Amino acid sequence: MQKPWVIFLLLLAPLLTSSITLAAASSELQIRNAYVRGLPPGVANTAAYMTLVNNSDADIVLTGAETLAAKSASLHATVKRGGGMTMEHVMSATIPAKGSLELKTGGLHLMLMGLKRPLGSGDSVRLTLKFEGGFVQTMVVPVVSVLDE
Ligand SMILES: [Cu+2]
Repeated sequence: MQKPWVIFLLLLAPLLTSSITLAAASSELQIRNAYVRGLPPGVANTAAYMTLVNNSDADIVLTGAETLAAKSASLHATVKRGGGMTMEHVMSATIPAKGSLELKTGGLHLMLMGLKRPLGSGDSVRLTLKFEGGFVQTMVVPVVSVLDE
């Protein structure tokens, strides 16, 4: 039978490895051109767009988002189905090592559903991005009216 401290170290090792990776990721991730699309009052849902740049040597996996501005925020993909375009929830999106991921109209985006107040030009939204491994990044994102995109 192994000594208890050996077992303890074996259990601890994966945790140490992942926390080092996450610390590196947080300083190696840049978020550019982030904005939330401002839509006319009465529209319940909108989307957030941005470019995520991964300067690190390891993939970073985006798993979703949180905001107090909406009832829910989730990662959506735009897909072709039955001759039209529709959106579906996806569990994650990878920002490749030394690469980037664009969240944009007609592609992957962060869907904000059930807005708690109308969002117009000049407003801003506090948005927390969630990544695999429990790493989060909070930022304040401007609202850009759909008329000004
Ligand atoms: Cu969507």
